[in-house]
Amino acid sequence: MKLVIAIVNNDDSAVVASALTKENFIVTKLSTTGGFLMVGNTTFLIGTEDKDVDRVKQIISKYSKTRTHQASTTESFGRGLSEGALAQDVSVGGATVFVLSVDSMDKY
Ligand code: 2BA
Repeated sequence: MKLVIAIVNNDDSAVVASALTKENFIVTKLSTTGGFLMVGNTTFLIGTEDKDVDRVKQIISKYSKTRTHQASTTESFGRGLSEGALAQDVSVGGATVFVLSVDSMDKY
């Protein structure tokens, strides 16, 4: 069994969740914040059989788009406040996906 952890842009999260659940994957959605831009994103936890991991990745990649985030001059970056810095474009996403092996899963 695997645990897929997928960090997805908030703007894509509803359609990603809907596409996964439509194919009977069980999904937990967490509200998270990126450490660099300090803006909200969505992290999905999906426990699934090894054979289904590729399908999960296909669905996530299909519905997760790359975006350009224009950071404002006063935005707080993970590396510290960028006050006074010039606005800059940062490319974000589509999705960042980790796949972890699961020793066991129990439901009580
Ligand atoms: P953030 O940390 O807010 O990063 C947003 C975007 O800023 C990143 O897009 C990347 O293009 C850029 N970026 C991040 N850290 C940087 C740095 N130290 N120097 C220069 N540019 C940097 P993505 O790579 O698509 O990442 C989107 C979000 O996915 C991240 O939001 C973070 O929440 C998560 N993420 C990405 N890679 C990760 C990793 N290796 N571990 C944990 N979370 C990750």
